Amino acid sequence: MKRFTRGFRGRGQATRDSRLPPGQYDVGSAWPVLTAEATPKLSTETWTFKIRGLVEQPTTWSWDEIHAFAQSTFEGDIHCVTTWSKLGVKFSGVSVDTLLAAARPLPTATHVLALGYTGYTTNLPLQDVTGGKAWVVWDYEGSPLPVEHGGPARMIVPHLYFWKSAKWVSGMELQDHNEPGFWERNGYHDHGDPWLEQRYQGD
Ligand SMILES: Nc1nc2c(c(=O)[nH]1)N[C@H]1C(S)=C(S)[C@@H](COP(=O)(O)O)O[C@H]1N2
Ligand SMILES: [Mo]
Repeated sequence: MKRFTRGFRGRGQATRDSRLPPGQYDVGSAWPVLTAEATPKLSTETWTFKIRGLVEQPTTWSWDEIHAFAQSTFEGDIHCVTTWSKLGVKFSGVSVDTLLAAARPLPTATHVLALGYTGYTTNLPLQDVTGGKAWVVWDYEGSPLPVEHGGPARMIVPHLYFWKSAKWVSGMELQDHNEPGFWERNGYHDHGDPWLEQRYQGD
């Protein structure tokens, strides 16, 4: 992996890590907490993940059941719309592809609404959570995901701005239309591609 020394300059221009999308800075080893609501206390004894809506097989998995799937790991970068990026992070859990293979989306399904235990929602086109692009994770760098970062489990959709990655995730609803989620109703972009700087509606 290529790394550049932070602050190294040549000919008056900062050398930018090519992993940083436009307008983003490297937050280094810090991991800021961005939470709009109170942090919930969830027990893995009662925790479930539910897929509902336009699927052949609506399904609810318990903590033990979701851990029985093949584990999948993401290693890469995350990008918050407030301009920090965190490079080279590692999360493990289950791929959303694996869960959708069990629930079997209907041909009419075009979007998903990620649902959280706190009422937080965020909308995504189905194609942004399939093809190895999205996970439900409970492990960060080999340890249980800290509660302030969405533990016991959150979604990660790291190719989009990080507000698309619901903390304390409770499930996904498959829909045949685009239904703006919490931040999207409050002015954030529907899609949120950091490489296109899709920060706010109209970007
Ligand atoms: N439930 C919930 N999920 C959320 C948020 C939130 O406020 N509540 N904030 C989003 C935003 S804006 C970001 S940048 C990331 C922050 O995750 P972190 O606090 O683990 O850095 O979570 C996203 N998911
Ligand atoms: Mo964010």
